[in-house]
Amino acid sequence: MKALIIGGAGFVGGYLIRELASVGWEVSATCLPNEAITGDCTVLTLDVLDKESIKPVLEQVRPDVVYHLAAQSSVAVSWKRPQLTAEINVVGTINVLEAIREYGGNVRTLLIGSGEEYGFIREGACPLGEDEPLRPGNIYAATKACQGMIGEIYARAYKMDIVMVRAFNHSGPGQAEIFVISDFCKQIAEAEKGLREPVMKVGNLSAMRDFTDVRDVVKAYRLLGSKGVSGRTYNIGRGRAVEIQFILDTALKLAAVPIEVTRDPARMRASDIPLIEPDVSLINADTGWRAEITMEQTIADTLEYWRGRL
Ligand code: A2R
Ligand code: GDD
Repeated sequence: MKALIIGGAGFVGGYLIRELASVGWEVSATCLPNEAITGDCTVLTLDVLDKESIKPVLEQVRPDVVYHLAAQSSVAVSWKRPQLTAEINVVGTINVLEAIREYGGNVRTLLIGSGEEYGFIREGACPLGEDEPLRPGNIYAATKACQGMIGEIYARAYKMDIVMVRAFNHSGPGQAEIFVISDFCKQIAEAEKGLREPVMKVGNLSAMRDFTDVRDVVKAYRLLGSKGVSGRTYNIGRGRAVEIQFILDTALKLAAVPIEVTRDPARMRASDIPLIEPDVSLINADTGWRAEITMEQTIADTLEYWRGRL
């Protein structure tokens, strides 16, 4: 199998390259001109906002599966840069789909959406099935809901082989510090090394989110590349949400020094959905996948990563 990963220099990209290469796939991955990719793959440069440059990449790689990961992926950043988020996540996706349509080869495309798309969910709706109505609560979520709708339109109108995923929170070593597990672990590692006061800055600890290890998530992406049903949308998650407080407590138990906790207004969102938890029976039924790595393991590995980095 030949895969093309668009947006391969990000957090998930590196893990996906390793996952696909480990089972013998031939992998090509794209990055922006200012980025680099190291790994078992052919590296190409691509900006999804430059529509004309996408088709030549497809013609060069001739992939069986395209993984479209390129995005502005942060909810927090989307509040600050809404236009940029919409441009990359919506216009960028249209550019990718248009290029694949014009290329015309026999390609499966995986569009990576988000559990955030469900947004303001009705009481009692969790665990959320894929048919639950989408009521996004932030700009990032709205752009990902839009991406999924556009994917469905292309699949139906042009009979393209497109699989949509709604990935719930995922984390692991190497994730940017703007995301909560990485953020907490980095602060602990800094405090242990005396690089900051032993005071942990936190945001909304009562939000409940469903966390999966990135190493499990990329296995799901691999399986959907071959076993997913064309035109379907799949939730990817553990299927059990926890309070952010639980993450904080688990991380603090691993700290080598005592750390105080303080609320940081800059870490609070303009609006934060209270609970997001998926039903993951569809992906399990179609591919056999389920999350295996524990949250405690993910947090411990992420803390070790930061201890090694600082
Ligand atoms: O923003 P940067 O400089 O970190 O670059 C990101 C890249 N990217 C682009 N690639 C091509 N054309 C663009 N116009 C463009 N703008 C941004 O996509 C980054 O290298 C990559 C996305 O990686 P991350 O931000 O690390 O996201 P992650 O965690 O790997 O998530 C992959 C997918 C995304 O669609 C998320 O929205 C979803 O999974 O959760
Ligand atoms: N980042 C951060 N830092 N979040 C905090 C903190 C903190 O100090 N304290 C509490 N939180 C809460 C946030 O308010 C949010 O409710 C939750 O922790 C998770 O925040 P993030 O890790 O920043 O992730 P996200 O849920 O906004 O978005 C991630 O998950 C989506 C899927 O549900 C990203 O990975 C998205 O790309 C992904 O689509």
